Amino acid sequence: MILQHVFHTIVSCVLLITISTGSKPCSSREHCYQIVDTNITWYEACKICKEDDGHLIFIETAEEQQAIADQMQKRNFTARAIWIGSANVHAEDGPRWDNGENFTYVNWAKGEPSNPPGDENCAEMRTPGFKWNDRQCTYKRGYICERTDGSEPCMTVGNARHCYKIDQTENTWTEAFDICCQDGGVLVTIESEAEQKFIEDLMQNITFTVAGLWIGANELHPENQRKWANGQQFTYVNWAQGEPNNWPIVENCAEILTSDFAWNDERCSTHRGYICEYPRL
Ligand SMILES: [Ca+2]
Ligand SMILES: [Ca+2]
Ligand SMILES: [Ca+2]
Ligand SMILES: [Ca+2]
Repeated sequence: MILQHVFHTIVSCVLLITISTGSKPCSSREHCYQIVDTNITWYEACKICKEDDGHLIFIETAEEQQAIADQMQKRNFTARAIWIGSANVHAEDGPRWDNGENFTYVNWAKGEPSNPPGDENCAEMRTPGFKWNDRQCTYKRGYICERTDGSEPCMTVGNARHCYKIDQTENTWTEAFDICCQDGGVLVTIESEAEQKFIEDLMQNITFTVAGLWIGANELHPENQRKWANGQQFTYVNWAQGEPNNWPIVENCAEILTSDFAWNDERCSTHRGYICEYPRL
């Protein structure tokens, strides 16, 4: 139970400009955040974010601060604070983010940054309240990774990286298939429980306006010929109860439902969002 809490990970993708109006999903050119409730040092958190092609979050505007506060408010955090992206709170020329930029926005708690023993060089955001504080970098905290500049959320399977983009723009299955191909990817193939779980984590923090997202399988019937559109056999399935039912009329294309992440066969001409998957080296 405790472990579940400690390692509870929130992956969320938000476009900052539209966060206030609601529901745009993450695409590859937006800001994506991973909020992790754990207890590690600033240095460890910094390393983990860099390994994931990101960095500890730079909170550069009131909108970004608010977006994070909103995401965190939805969760019961056990970590008392989370690391944000500065180990240079007391640089001579003022606090700097780790990309060298000076702070353009701050949200310090009252009396902070205090630096009482002279070694509170790292920046944290406290939970609750979401105010910032300077703290010794070896304290143990949760953390928030941020990715920008065209990087997508990725998972590693063996030696391969698989990156994903969720788009709620409504298209037929064939249109979605073409969009992913033209973008250098494929309509997602979900080949394992781990991959399903990773995608669920991505979907969990999106407010959906569509009932389902197309995944990369069509020609679902008859059953004995069923496979992914790229020719691979199914190695894992997560059909909803009673699905694929091919009813009330021919339902030859597969979607992942936004309600509970189970799969359903649906008419290919229906308009749905979609998930593209990109192989990365
Ligand atoms: Ca930022
Ligand atoms: Ca302090
Ligand atoms: Ca896959
Ligand atoms: Ca169905």
